[in-house]
Amino acid sequence: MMLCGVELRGPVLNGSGTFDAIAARRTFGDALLDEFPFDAFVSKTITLEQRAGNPPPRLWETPAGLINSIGLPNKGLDGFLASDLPQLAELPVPLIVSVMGFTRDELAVLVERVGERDEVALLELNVSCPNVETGLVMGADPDEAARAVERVRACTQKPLIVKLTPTAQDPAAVAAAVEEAGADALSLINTLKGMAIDPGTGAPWLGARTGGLSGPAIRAVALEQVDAVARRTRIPLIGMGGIATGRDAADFLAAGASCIAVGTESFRDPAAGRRISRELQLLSRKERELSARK
Ligand code: RRO
Repeated sequence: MMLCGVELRGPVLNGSGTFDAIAARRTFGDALLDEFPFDAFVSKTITLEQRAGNPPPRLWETPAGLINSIGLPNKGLDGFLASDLPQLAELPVPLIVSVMGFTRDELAVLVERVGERDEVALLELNVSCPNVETGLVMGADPDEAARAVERVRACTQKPLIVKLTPTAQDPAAVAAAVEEAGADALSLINTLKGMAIDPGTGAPWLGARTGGLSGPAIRAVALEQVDAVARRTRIPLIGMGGIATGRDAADFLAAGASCIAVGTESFRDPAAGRRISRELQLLSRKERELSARK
């Protein structure tokens, strides 16, 4: 299949920041490359300057979900290009690099410098991080989001995916605005805002007080947003939010996604992407057989 002119062996991606391919390579060795769980790999979001991230604790498990407040720790653009990119370039699938800027100028620098690297097939603009205030500002408003995309559109020839926030008042309006501004694809959804109380103290559990909720708990919300965005736009959608089985993946494709991404499920089982691909293939074979018999 194709995504924005890039050949993919299948439709299963990872959600940005949910699978550390460099750590997995250290743990599993070259077996990771032989049995890579995804058909394209999306990096953790990077910023221009390096960041330490939010204070711990950073994770809380809920019934059918996970709340994270990681806070974008990363080596910054120079550190990423020097030490992460060469390792990610060894993965056997196309590479998508996720970037976030605190201003449009910052975003422009990131897009230009990442986009000029041959190892990078596509870029994802994360205008939806729930754990840093300005992450949500750009993505929550159709005009702000469109201005950001217009600005960076001129900075690279590579396809631009925009990661939408589910907490916009009208995510489909943001989607339509960024499509108009030159986005080549959309990915959705990022996490929903959530919080947890430390049962021992009654104080907020997470070091940053609040975080982003992911996992099966948000699947129905994600499916509705994919459906709403699909009906307002024509560019390819990468659907995600609690996908844990081939059946879940098929539901997102039925709602209008071209690709799907696995996130929280990979924390439980790092090979989940491969299993979901297999289950999806079996399901579509069964559906073809059924329709041939009709
Ligand atoms: O790093 C994070 O805390 C984070 C990011 Br950038 C994001 O986009 N979504 C999320 O749930 N966490």
